[in-house]
Formats: sequence, C-alpha cells, structure tokens
Amino acid sequence: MKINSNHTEAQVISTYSRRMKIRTYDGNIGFAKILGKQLKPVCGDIVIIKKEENEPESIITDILPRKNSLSRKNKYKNKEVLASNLSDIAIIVSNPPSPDWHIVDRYIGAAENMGINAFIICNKDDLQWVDRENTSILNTYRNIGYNVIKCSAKTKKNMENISKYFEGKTSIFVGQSGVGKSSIINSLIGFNELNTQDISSSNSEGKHTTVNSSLIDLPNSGYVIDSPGVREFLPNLNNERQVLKSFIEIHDYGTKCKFNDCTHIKEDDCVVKTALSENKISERRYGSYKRLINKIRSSKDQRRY
Ligand SMILES: Nc1nc2c(ncn2[C@@H]2O[C@H](COP(=O)(O)OP(=O)(O)OP(=O)(O)O)[C@@H](O)[C@H]2O)c(=O)[nH]1
Ligand SMILES: [Mg+2]
Ligand SMILES: [Zn+2]
Repeated sequence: MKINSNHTEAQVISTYSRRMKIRTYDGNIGFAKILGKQLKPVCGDIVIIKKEENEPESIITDILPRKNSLSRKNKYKNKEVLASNLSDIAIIVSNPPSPDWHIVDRYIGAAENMGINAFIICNKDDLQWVDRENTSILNTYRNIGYNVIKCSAKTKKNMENISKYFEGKTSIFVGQSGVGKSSIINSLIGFNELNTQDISSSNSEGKHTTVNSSLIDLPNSGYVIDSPGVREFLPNLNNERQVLKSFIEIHDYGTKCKFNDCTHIKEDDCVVKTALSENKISERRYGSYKRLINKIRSSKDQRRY
C-alpha cells in the first residue's frame, strides 16, 4: 500500500544488524536503515519506509502491528523476536544430527501459543534413520494431530507434497543445525539460493551455516523463512499456563481433573496421570512437559533468593 508520496509499506526479507533487506509493495528489493534505536524490525515484519531525496537507501520509520511473532529470551533475559506474521512453523528433524525431541516439543509449544500450525518434516529419509523408536515418537505426534512427513532434499522424495503444503503460507523452517533446513528450501525453489554445509563428521553437529533469517519467495505463492540452527534460538515459554497450552493432549485431559488449577505433577486424583498410566498420553511427552514446568519453577525460586 502506498501511504503518501514518500512513505510506503514494505516487508522485511532479511536483517543485517541495523540494515534491512526489504521488498516494497511493487515487488522491488532494496535496503533500508532503521530510524533510531528503539525499532527492531524482524523477518516478516511489514514496515513503513520513507524515501529521502538523493539518498540511495530508505529509512524504516515504523513497524505495523504484528499478527504474531516467534521469540526467545536472550542471555540477558530480554525478549528477542526472530520472525513475525507467520502461518506455520515447520520443524525439521534428521539424523545426523541425532534428533532432540524435546526441542521439537518446544517449537510445537511456540506454535500452539502463537495459534498457528506446527508441521514436522523428517529429512534425510534416504539415510533410513527413522527406526522403530522414532516411528513410535512420530506416531504420537500424528495421533495428537500434527502433520508429519518424511522427505529427502537429496533424492527429492516428497518434495512436491511439501511444496503444495506450503503454497500460500508464510512459514518458518526451524530445527537443529545441519538437519537440512536450507537444503529443503533450495529444493523447493529449484536453485541454490541458500548456503548449506556438511555436518562435521567428528561430532555430528551442524556447523551453523545459516547465520541470519531470510524470507524466500516460493515459486507459486507464499514464503518460507530460513532460520539459523537452534543453538542460537530456542523459543521461550514464560509461565506454567503457556507450558500447559504447549501440550494439547495434556491440556485436554487436564480439563477433566478434579481441581481446575491442577498442574498434573503432584496432585492426587489427576486425570492426566490416569491417562498416562493407561498409555493414552506418551511418557516422553509428559517428561518433556515436566521438564519445562520444573524449569519455570526453578527460575522463580532463583528470583526469590
Ligand atoms: N543424505 C542427505 N543429506 C542431506 C539432506 N538434506 C541436507 N543434507 C546435507 O546436510 C547438511 C546440512 O544441510 P543444511 O541445509 O546446511 O542444514 P541447515 O539445517 O540449514 O543447517 P544450519 O544452517 O547450520 O542451521 C549438508 O551437507 C546437506 O547436503 C538429505 O535429504 N539427505
Ligand atoms: Mg541453513
Ligand atoms: Zn491433573
């Protein structure tokens, strides 16, 4: 939308410290600087830009209200936003690196708290890493209601289905370093826009090849945001209510508990614990839930002393 002669809206497509790559409403790509120190635009933001005469770069003067945002707490305990205005979080897993399902639960939790979809993509299926244990974990996610798909960016297995799913959406690709986020996106767009790199063979850890998020146009419609591997970014859950909202099956059984403030940890007469003993809730997911509740409780204790 054009606002007046020298103010227009643009979308942030990648961030480089205080300089942003933007796309204006007419599709032009350019760079813009941020006005002042308060504004902190992120990938996916719609911003107002001002064009100064004889200046090559525009100035970002404002950020339009975000529909939603994916954020974490940084090491100084400040909220740091990674991306905004999303419809889906695609959580990529593979092996190598060995999958960390707790990280998957945290991203699912972020999606649930943002009110958007979570989608699990098991990449590197050409390596046949999905064994019986992993199949059972993936079936738990399917039974709760999440989409799970196996693919290979290398052999292109299921790439067309993935491409169809993300059409018209604004999704962010997240997951451990080296799982193949950038490789899948390159495959979806049909050329190597993003850098990818071998996982170091010595420790099977990714090398954190992607260092800043960037929003990529999909060939038909929609966008995907490539993000750096999770060592740099794990979404934060701020309180016990948000943790409960993250685990929809625990939340659903929990509505039938005797006490409506039941936290499903130590209480007697807890429907969640009964469901757990009857294998209706996965032991692993419940463990993940408890780990996050305990994390919040211990950080509260630390603040008290
Ligand atoms: N065998 C196999 N290797 C793959 C596949 N997809 C990606 N890889 C390899 O996995 C390595 C890491 O891929 P990247 O796309 O850089 O991973 P990333 O998730 O973007 O990593 P960061 O940017 O560090 O977060 C590269 O060597 C890729 O070639 C796949 O489907 N099969
Ligand atoms: Mg990458
Ligand atoms: Zn309970």
